[in-house]
Amino acid sequence: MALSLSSAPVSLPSRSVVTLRLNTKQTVGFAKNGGSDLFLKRKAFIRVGMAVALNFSRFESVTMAPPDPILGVSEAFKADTNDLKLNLGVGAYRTEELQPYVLNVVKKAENLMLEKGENKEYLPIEGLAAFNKVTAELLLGADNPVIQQGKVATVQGLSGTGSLRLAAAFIQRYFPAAKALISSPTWGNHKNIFNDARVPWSEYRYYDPRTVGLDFDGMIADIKAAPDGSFVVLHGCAHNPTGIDPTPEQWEELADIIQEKNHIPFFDVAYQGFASGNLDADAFSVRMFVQRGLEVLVAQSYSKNLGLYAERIGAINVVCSSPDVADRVKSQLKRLARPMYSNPPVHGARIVANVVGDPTLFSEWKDEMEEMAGRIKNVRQRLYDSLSQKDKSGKDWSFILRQIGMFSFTGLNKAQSDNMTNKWHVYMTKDGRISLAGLSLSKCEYLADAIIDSFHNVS
Ligand code: PLA
Repeated sequence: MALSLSSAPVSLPSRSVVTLRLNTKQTVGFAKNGGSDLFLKRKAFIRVGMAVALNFSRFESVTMAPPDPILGVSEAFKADTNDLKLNLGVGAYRTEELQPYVLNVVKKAENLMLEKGENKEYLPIEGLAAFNKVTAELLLGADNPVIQQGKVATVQGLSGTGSLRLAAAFIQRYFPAAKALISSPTWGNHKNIFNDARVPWSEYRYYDPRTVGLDFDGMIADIKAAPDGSFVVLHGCAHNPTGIDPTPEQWEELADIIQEKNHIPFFDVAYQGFASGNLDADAFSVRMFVQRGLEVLVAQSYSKNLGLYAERIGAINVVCSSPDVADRVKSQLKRLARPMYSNPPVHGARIVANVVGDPTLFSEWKDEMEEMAGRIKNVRQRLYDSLSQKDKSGKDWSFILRQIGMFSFTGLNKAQSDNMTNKWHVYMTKDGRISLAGLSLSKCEYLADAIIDSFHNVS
């Protein structure tokens, strides 16, 4: 049915809603009103509400989101035209020439894939079987009894973030009353992930600015005080942003408390191999909890250790008390994944399966990882040396050497971090974190000057 207006044109303000009173002589007809059909009878009078589309957006009420505190730093860096600029924001490995790095083992794995002429069919919802097998083995050790007994539910995820998000959706569905406990501070996206999944969270003490070290007593006290059965989010190794990990003895004590409180440990393992350069050593915390017979959740990422940032490859592993429970948990993870993203991408999964599953490539990977971890250790040392030599105030910068992994938590506050960027063109997160993976030996002196100026001249 065609509707027409016969009156003279009228001018309307842009946000107008016009109500028309129509007299129709159609015997039977219908008009669309919102989503439902409106049937018109003979001589029926109807009211039709209609929005007039004059510069009016239905999205008018959408406000501008703030830039992401980490990935937004890269956008700001790109826009800076100064030659001195340095991007120490996102944790992405660069070469000494500050160029992105594609690992040789990744190139070899990709060549193999080309030679085999792999297809692009959908993966199953849980991901590539060969990937899921090797990823659980890499995390837990291939001879771990929980793997042999089929107690691990592994689902390929959209890297670390997607795996954490899937697990958060699982928590929300099956433990709607439970809380997540996250460290203060933590990787900024943890809060977003739990917020969006509608999982309530609270923080436990972690970092002590006075000692620039771990507030272990505070951590224990807060985990003890939390409601029984909470999900304790723990960084498996190389805590982001502080670079401070519990000692093996402290990990044992944490496991005691978590067990006592009936909490569920939820590990985020985004840096396996990057903390110490050794894959097994970096899995110590997770393996120790599993060995105690605890049920744990572990999100894994291959962004950093295999340099597969953009391939979005990782996994969520749920170690369960029986194979039967593991099967059911896996079925529910798949059920959650299907309406979210259906099934995961195949390319990164094949790379990981080829590298970790092949003894020659696996050993080459370990060498390359040691090299990357070694380069970061070298710039860490050089930065400490430069700061110690240049800073005449007597400040002790040795905390930089005690921190591990990709980052250094400098202790610079927001105003000081702003000075680093605005005056020195050093891009970093506002919590004072710098990514040493984006630093070269030759830039250490410049960075030391920037830090000393910001620390002493900006309050
Ligand atoms: N967990 C932690 C603790 C992380 O630091 C990161 C990445 C992830 C998970 C997720 O990484 P993925 O999804 O790429 O696997 N953190 C980075 C990048 C390196 C980021 O913020 O996304 C960082 O600069 O902190």
